[in-house]
Amino acid sequence: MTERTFSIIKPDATRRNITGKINAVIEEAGLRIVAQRRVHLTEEQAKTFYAVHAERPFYGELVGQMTAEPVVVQVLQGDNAVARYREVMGATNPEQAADGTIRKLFALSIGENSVHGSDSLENAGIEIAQFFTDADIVG
Ligand code: RTP
Ligand code: MG
Repeated sequence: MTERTFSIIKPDATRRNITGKINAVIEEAGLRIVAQRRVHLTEEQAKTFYAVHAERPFYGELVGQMTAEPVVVQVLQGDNAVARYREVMGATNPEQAADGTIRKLFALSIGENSVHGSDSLENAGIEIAQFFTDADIVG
């Protein structure tokens, strides 16, 4: 089934000027970038986005990293896009990520792991709506 998922190219990647390399992996995997925008997240936006992790020990560090540099927010479309993108991203910890995945190729650490992708279709809808209106998404 054709789905849409939400992606963030994180500050560790924008800082290294490798957003194009990451987009190439996304496109080679058959996902289409149907909306894309560069944004410097405020602390409030990052805290809201990762509110589910508010009680975790790494929350403060995560919010700090996500607001350190601009990010690229994206909507990706394709067959089973939510699960497909999680596959293409690889494991959260790059040491455990499979060969050819974005995190294996580019992540620096478990925290600075280059990309975010929605973990369910429901969350994809919620996350997309935080950054894009329907008019922004051209499928
Ligand atoms: P994401 O939400 O960013 O797509 O990543 P994920 O589902 O693979 O991982 P999740 O468990 O949701 O964690 C969110 C982000 O928090 C950072 N993290 N740091 N230092 C740590 O132990 C740790 N654990 C997680 C990562 O940036 C992770 O992507
Ligand atoms: Mg997650």
